[in-house]
Amino acid sequence: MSSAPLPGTAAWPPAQAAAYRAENLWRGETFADLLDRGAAESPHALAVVDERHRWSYAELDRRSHALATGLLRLGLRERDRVLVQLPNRAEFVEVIFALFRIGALPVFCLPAHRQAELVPIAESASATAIITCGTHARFDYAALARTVRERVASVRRVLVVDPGEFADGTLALDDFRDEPGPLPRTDPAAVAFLQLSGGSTGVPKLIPRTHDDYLYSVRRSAELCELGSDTVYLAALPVAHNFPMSSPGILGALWAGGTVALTPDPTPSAAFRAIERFGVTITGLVPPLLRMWVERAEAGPAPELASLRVVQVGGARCPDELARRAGPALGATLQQVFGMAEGLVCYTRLDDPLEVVVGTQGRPMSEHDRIAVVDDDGNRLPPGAVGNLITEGPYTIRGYHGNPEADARSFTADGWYRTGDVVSVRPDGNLVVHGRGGDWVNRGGEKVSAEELEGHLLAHPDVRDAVIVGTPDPVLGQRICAFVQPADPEVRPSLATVRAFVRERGVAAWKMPDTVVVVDRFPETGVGKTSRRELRRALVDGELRN
Ligand code: AMP
Ligand code: DBH
Repeated sequence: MSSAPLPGTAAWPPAQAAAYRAENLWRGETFADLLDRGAAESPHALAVVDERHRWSYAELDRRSHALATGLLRLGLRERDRVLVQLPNRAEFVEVIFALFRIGALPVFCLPAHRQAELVPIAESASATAIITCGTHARFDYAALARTVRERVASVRRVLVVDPGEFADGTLALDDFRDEPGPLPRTDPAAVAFLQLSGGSTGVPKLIPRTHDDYLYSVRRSAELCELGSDTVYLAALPVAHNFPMSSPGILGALWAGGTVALTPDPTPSAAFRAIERFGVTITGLVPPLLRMWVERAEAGPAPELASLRVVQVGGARCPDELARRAGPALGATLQQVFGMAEGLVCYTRLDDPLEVVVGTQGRPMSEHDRIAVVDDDGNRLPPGAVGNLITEGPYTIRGYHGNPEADARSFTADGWYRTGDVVSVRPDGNLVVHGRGGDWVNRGGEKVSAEELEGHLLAHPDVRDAVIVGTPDPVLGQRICAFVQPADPEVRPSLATVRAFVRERGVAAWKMPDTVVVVDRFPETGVGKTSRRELRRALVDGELRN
């Protein structure tokens, strides 16, 4: 067994790694150890629950051990990369721990991914297998996996968690639940899995995370979110995403000896029922989902939410207006989470004043995180200035998996990660996210912040949600397009109304939208963030007109 990184994976400088170990941030613990400890300390406590399963820690431990033994028999080996594409159900947890136990690396795909994403992911990971389900939400995932196997030479096996007969040599996971046997010991310094970047610029990049670094972030997140054995964390977002996985997510809940509950449907009807049924205490949402939950709860009493203590929002900027309504509507403490699968995660703290929770995206979780705000040439900016966020620390990667071009773009010469986010840091240390580098419209040289203008539109009573994007213009370079979701489908705000409203709020004339497009819903990314890229594309391709 070797602790060398995967080919193409840049690692922390040895002296830095040694320092993180010396400070006991990296503790030489693996994910398998985490589960073993849970099973030893509280075997009968409930570890995982969904519509169909209830597994204690002992049961999850045994099942993952049994499956690990079967996967070894099948020929999966340490360091093999395995695409895992599953909806939110208990087997996800069993499968990833089975893979961790044999040192194989799950590659965390989302249920929304299709061939166009999975083929390049499988290629760049040189994946040898895919673990998926049969038909879910009227989509045949096993067939998708077989297509990927046909296209990508390294992929030899397709395994399906559902029982039943599957075509073309697809294997049923049930046939690999062996009598638990001896397993290799994995190296805590080794890469444990490959996470995906959101891929705002196309095909997702592969993010190598080690047991040591990721477990540090999970532990610190669980402490900060005050998780304990009475925690019931609901995975409402797609569980493979970094946010519900680790901030503090399902791994935080398991680390604290609590329970992981999973729902494949995050919309209010299904999720509220799940909260009531499982006694959920904490969950994490993206802003569009939070808006749906808040609207539902404001429309009438929601006694199903009685057990809920903390609702997190992250993944994209939560408008202040929505943040303000969330706590009272849901009867829980709101926590903003600004994170990235590459590492750095910022949180508002549970006892922060409302003004911080509503108006900021929190501060780094660790005193060992280092952040800086720089201009486009990399020069440090004075305190409080708006600029590009760069960061390094004990759980922020130093390079992508096998992607030197992306590394050259995304990391500074001394190994800091360029987040691509435009932020300012307040005197109290909390960050305000102003958008991504690309979320500024450059209208004839005048730069307009999409996030700022969206805030003005959201104040209009007829506007439910708004997104500002820049679209190409032959004269100005870019023009300002406002996508608006109406509060009432019958009342569609016009360009004149919107402009008059924004002008009345005392906004400079050059920030006025040039176009308003009223749409009933916004396109979403795999995890449910509003997709600006898709909106821009639809506009340029002429698919959307007012
Ligand atoms: P991903 O590539 O999916 O890991 O997405 C990470 C990116 O999502 C960050 O770099 C931010 O651009 C964005 N993001 C995550 N959380 C927040 C938040 N609370 N506010 C604003 N942007 C966020
Ligand atoms: O968007 C993200 O990637 C994200 C958001 C909140 C994340 O990775 C996280 C918390 O850990």
